[in-house]
Amino acid sequence: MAKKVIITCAVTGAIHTPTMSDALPFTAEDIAHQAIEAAEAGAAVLHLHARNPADGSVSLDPDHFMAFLPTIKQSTNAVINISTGGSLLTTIDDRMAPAKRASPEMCSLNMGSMNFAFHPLATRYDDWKYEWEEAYVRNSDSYIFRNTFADIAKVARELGELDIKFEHECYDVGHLYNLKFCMDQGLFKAPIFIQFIFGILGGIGPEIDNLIFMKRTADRLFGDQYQWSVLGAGGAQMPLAAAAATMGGNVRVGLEDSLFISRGKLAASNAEQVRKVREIVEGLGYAIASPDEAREMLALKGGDRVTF
Ligand code: KMH
Ligand code: ZN
Repeated sequence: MAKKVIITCAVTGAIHTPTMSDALPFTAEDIAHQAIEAAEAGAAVLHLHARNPADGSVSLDPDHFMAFLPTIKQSTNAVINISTGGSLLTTIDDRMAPAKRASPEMCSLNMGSMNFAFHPLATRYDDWKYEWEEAYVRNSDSYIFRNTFADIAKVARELGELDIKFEHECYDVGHLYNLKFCMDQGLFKAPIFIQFIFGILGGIGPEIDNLIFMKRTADRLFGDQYQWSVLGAGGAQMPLAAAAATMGGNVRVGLEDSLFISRGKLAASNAEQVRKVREIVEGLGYAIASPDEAREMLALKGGDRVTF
C-alpha cells in the first residue's frame, strides 16, 4: 500500500496581516469557509488561529475560536489543531485558553524560546488597511517568542489532561533536544508528531541540508517513536514540502506561513495551496491521508471527544 501523507493546512495565523493579501481570512465566516475548502481539497488536519473580526488583529479570545469551530466540525471530518503559539506578546495561560475551551484533538506546542521576527516584511508596504498592522510587523525585531521548559511542562500537563496530542513545532535543532528532554521526563507519549519548521527569522534556514540534519537528529533521538512533517515559510513552502514527501514525511501548507502560490503570485486561498501540494504528493506516487487515517497515524483521541 502507498505511504499516506498527512497534509496540514494552517489557515490564518499571526505573521501576515490583512494588508498583505486579500485572501488571508480573518472573520469567523471566512476562516470557516477557507478551512472547509482546504479540507475538501485534501487537508486532513486544520491548524487554526483566530483573529479579531473587526480589524484582523491576532486574537486569543476563546469566543472568537468558538465562532468558527462548530461550523467547521459540522461540515468536515478534518482533525482540528488549535494554536497555543498565537501571540508573541502574552502569557502561555492566555495562549492555552482557546484550547482549554475547545479541547481539540491536537494543539501546536512550540519547543523553545527564540527571536521570532518578520519586520523585513514591513518594507514592502506603504499603505496599511488597519492601524495596528505596521507597528506589529515592525516591532517584531524585538519580540521574544517565550516557550520555556516551565511553559512547555504547563501545556503538557494542562492540555495533556484533555488527551490533546501536540504538533511539536521545532524551529531549530536545539528544539529537538528540548523535546527529547521533555519526553525523558515523561511529559509526552509516543507517537509524537514533530513539525520541522524552516525559514522563520530566528530559526534555522530553509536549506535541504538543514532538513536532512533535522531528520537525522530526530531519528537518532526518537527512533520509531515519532511522525514528522515539514513547514517551509515563504518561498520555501512548496520546495520543502516536495522534499519532505520525497523523504517519507508529511507536509504543512497554508496562508499562515506563505501568502503565495508561486513566485510573486499571491494564492487565492488556502485550498489552492492544498491542491498544489496534493498534486506534488500524488505526483511522487504517494496517497494523501484521510482525517481518519491521520487519526490512526498520530494516535488521536477522536473527533467525538472535543467540546465544540
Ligand atoms: N506559523 C508558524 C511558523 C503556533 O501556532 O503555535 C508558527 C506557529 C506557531 O504555527
Ligand atoms: Zn500557527
